[in-house]
Amino acid sequence: MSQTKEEILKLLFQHKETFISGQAICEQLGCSRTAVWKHITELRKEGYTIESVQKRGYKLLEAPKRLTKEEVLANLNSRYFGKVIDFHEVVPSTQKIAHHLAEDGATHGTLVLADEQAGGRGRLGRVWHSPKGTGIWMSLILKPDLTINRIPQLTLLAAVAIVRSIKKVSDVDCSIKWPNDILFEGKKLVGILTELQSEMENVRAVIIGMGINVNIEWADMPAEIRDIATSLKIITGKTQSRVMLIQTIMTELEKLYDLYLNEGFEVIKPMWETYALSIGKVIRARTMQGEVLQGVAKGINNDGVLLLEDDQGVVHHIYSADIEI
Ligand code: BT5
Repeated sequence: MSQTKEEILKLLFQHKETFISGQAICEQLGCSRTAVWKHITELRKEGYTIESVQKRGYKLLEAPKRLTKEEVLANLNSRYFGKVIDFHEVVPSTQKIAHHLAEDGATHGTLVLADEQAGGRGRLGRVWHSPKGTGIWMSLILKPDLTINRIPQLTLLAAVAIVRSIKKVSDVDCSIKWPNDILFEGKKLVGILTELQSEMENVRAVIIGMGINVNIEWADMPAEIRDIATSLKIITGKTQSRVMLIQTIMTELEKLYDLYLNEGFEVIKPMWETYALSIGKVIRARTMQGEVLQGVAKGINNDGVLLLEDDQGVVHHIYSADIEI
């Protein structure tokens, strides 16, 4: 889409309830009336219903149901998270694209967003099902001035931001299963994948991948996840706004990230603990090296590492694992 057409669409979304005059559009974008008319005609052909009334201007009545970056950008209240969006209808994986963009100098807060992923992935190369039009599949690029050992904290911080955003937008209370799952009644609603680009001890970029099942129906889920996964639509019985959820996550995440940079993980930890599922319970942790440990989850330490006490009273530090509760 041309830059001017994108900007016109953004203005129409921002004035969704009211008219915006052709003159105001021309002045804001520095283009001619004819150019505005040409782009409005094209947008109508693409499925946007735009009313035009003489002397009042244009009003967006209905947009096609698909996800667009213009709609996300139109009412995004963050300062830098998601302010640059690289949108794709279909990609193998937003993580992959985000890694390339980060190497090519993408700015801090750039968001890669897709309507469908053909090769979405979880940890250890596992499959992440990302069917078309039903979820939020996105990767946020951060360029933090942090040491490598602090990066796992960002997964926990992102989980808190997502849980809070889901509560705000859909009024659903969900819980966090350390380190990267968000669950509702034991079923997985969100998966987070934090990856790193580094040189020796220096972090060059962090990519936070977020997969959120928003409007997928139970019957449309692949058989292998039907018993373990859920979606906001299944939980609430209603179609939920992906746009509003993305916008809210960007602002919540940015707010928590700023707080984290100013005051450290100590302020995020108690927030995380209020949503955490497994603390105080007997769990089984299967580490990424294949070791299985069983014991009571005592909590997380200030690095975000899980502390597990076995029946001999030995406390193990778990850096990365799958948890069974
Ligand atoms: C995760 O891995 O949970 C991280 C998922 C991250 C996905 C996002 S989407 C945007 C970005 N681009 C990507 O390519 N990835 C990120 P893990 O803890 O390893 O869990 C993977 C397991 O979750 C699979 O083995 C399945 O059992 C299950 N699973 C797969 N798809 C699912 C879905 N849509 N909903 C719920 N569970 C799913």
